[in-house]
Amino acid sequence: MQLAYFHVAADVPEGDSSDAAVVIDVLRATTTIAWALNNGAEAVETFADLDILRQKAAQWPESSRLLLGERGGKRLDGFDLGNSPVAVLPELVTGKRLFMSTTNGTRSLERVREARRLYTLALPNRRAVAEQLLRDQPAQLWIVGSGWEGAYSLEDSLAAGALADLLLDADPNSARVVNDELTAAVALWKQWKHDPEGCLRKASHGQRLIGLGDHDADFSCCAELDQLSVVPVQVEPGVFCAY
Ligand code: 3SL
Repeated sequence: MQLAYFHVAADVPEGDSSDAAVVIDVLRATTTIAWALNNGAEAVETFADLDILRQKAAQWPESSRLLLGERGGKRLDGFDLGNSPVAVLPELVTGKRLFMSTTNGTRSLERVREARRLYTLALPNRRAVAEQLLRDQPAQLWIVGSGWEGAYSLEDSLAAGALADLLLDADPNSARVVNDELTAAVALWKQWKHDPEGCLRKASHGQRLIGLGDHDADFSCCAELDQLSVVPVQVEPGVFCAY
């Protein structure tokens, strides 16, 4: 398994696709997706474009849909929920389809939706996704961060390093890092693995969330490692279900 990390979707090679891709948006889209599916959502359908989201959601029965999303960290007007992983409670999401759009995470997902297998990863389901990849054994794996409006993000690199570290440990004969971005991400993980929440809070997007108000529950939820067994997998373009 050849492992490459791209800090943001725009770094992914044009006109190419990979055997498997994993998209990461630790703060907070892929953490929210993992928790929503863990808590019983039927699926999370992701959109970069809000008009398309509204059109698609309107075709779904009102009683079994929720609109979820943010721009700049704030809940969108007219949406049921923002993008907090602690808000997707079982009593709200069970059996529902979540129509989701976020500033960066859903754009990254759109960029690699052609991958033969596409998963989302956050720190809480890192081991579950790694174990799935070890069963799949893709020849090539793209790990794709979401960043912030095209720029590098510390927290996505932390999780990319956490995933690679586990894959390299579990499968030393086959797993191989093929770009410097991932070597750096593994070093970042080794530096912060005893305090992932500290890393999330230090990150520029962590600072942005702190500036918007109290996000303590989000930070501890997003930093919790290997707590969930859910593996979000793309079942049709943009639609993620629990595997
Ligand atoms: O950028 C994104 O996709 C979001 O996850 C950002 S936020 O944490 O909800 O502000």
